[in-house]
Amino acid sequence: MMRGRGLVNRLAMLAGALGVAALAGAPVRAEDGYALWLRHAPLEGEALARLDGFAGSVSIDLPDNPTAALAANELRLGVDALLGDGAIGFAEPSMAAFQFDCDDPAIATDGAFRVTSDVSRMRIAAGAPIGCLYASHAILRALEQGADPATLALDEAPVMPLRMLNHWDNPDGHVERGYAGRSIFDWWHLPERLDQRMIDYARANASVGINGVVVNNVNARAFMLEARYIAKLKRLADAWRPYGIRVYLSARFSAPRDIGGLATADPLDPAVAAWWQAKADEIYAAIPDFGGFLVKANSEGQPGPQDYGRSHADGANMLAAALGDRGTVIWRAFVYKAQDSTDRTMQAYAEFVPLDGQFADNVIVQVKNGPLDFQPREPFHPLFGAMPETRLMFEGQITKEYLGFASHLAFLGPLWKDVLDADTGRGGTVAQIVAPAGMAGVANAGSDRNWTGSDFDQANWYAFGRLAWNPALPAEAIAREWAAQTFTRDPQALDTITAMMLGSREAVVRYMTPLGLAHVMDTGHHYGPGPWVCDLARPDWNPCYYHRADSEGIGFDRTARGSGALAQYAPQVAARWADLATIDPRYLLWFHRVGWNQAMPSGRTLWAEMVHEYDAGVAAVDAMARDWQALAPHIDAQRHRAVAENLAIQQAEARWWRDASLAYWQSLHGLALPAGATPIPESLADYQRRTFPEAPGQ
Ligand code: GCV
Repeated sequence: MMRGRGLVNRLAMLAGALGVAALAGAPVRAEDGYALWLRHAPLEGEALARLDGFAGSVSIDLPDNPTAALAANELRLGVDALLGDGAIGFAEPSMAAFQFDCDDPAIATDGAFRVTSDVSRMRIAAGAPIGCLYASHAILRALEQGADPATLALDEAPVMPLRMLNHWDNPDGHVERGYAGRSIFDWWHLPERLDQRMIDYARANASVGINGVVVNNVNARAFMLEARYIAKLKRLADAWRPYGIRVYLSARFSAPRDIGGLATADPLDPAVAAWWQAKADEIYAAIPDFGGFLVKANSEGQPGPQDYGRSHADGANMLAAALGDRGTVIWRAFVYKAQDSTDRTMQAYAEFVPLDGQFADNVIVQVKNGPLDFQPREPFHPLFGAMPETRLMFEGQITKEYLGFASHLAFLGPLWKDVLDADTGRGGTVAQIVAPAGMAGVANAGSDRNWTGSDFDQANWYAFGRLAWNPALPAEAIAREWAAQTFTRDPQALDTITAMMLGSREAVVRYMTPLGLAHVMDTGHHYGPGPWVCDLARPDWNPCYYHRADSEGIGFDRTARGSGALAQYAPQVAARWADLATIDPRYLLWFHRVGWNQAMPSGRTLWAEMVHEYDAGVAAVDAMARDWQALAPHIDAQRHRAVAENLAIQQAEARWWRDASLAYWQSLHGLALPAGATPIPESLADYQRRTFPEAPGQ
């Protein structure tokens, strides 16, 4: 067949100028995971024949805008790879089979796009070049799943304006809660040296619609605001701009004192405001599209406006004034205090609700998905819906601090969907509440060759982007499309992988924190079980604070009889959870204290029900390991082995969680295991003796 050749050289020059020389659809080293979901493995059968027929005389316009050029390049290389050869080139517009119009006035400029096709032509229209880039990825995603190019029609727009990753990366390369090696940011060698990984990272983000990256830890170092770091950040911003990604910085609130020579960081002090104004001007002179600041203030030892008797709104608004209409202040609501003896899960609501309506227009308050801290399961955060005059953003954790690090398979799509779909009872679902602002995810990418420490954790990065683009997407569809692009298109194998993914988070909940338990991980690193920990100086850092177990029962009473946290939810939501007869058992011990012998709806006692849950979690991991073994013919050997090894770790650690937790609960109440239950192989003391000071991510 004849394929158009044409202007390949023009493309090569442009690609070289953009630093995209290594952006070929085929990975540099096949099947080591580096290519993520962008492998574009050759199609087969009917799908191949259809695309081959359509692209048989192909040519693509080469637009002259850098982002539009990337869009065309991405599509050309992707289609090429899907066809299994390298024949598609660029041609004059009149010959185009894929025709880009990246400046269609009928389409919004926020990344929206429309794709229409007939037997000889696919028209890709967008209101701005970034829409064309998103469209190219969407087309490839559809083709990868067997769509017919001659009838392909897409009409998409992002639901949320900000779709961001938050890196908890420190400038020395250590990643807080990172389980995939060192930081991907080579600050030491920037700005002179820009790692190719920075380009590949931007490309991966753009492929799922991510449009903002906070490059440094919220536990921030002030020196990252110095001129030398602004120069480094500028190099990144310039490299990422064509991919539609704006850079943001975590700002340390005390910076005027730390690096500015001032005696105070009081937000109401004019000298402090002037310092931030000058700093913002300096950043914008280098990076005209700088996104803004992310701030963790007065939380876990970080400085903030309360150090000067000022409120979160005072602090945020001062920074917002410095940015003006050039950028956004994203102010985190993750606050709780050692001195505050109220239920930790209530403190953010108590501090922030009174400030509703006081934040400047360019301030967004970023709220974790749940009121505690990224647990395997939490109810949605009561702040969602409770601040109608404030833009609220959703914060999820892609890196799995509390879900077994990188070695445990836990697909987080269902976790985020549980929260996004939850009806707050106050003006809509969580997804609707955050839609005017967006979603932030704590990134899980690191220097590991496969980016995320395990192949399956790539799915969480992918799912986060897809949900921020469209929170209505079902978790199952996301899992399936990711797996088809990442592993195999064999329908039965895809069924198996999708089922593994969809059940995986629930398995983790069951063997770690069944029935609404939370924060029973070991201290500091949060690796492995530590429900017995009860001697830390701050009560709310102790697992025993959260489970409240003793000889009689277990669970945190958050009803009106207990901490009263339920009252922070809309009455109809609170009523559902307050009643032991109607509460979803998955939240039982989050909201209620229950006797060990109390009967559950299943007919089992609570104790027997817990044993049943732990066992079900262990069994689910065993099933995943078996299913994965059977997939060997469909998966390349290197990644198959890597996943199998992780599953073996997870099998052992799920048992460890089950046995150590049961041993501890049993030490409190002295009840025997239900008949037939697997005995606990070691003593509680043996489990308690295990220490892991070297666990990663601390
Ligand atoms: C960046 C949890 C984590 C901390 C993290 C904090 C936060 O407490 O364990 O590592 O700090 O959340 O979200 O600020």
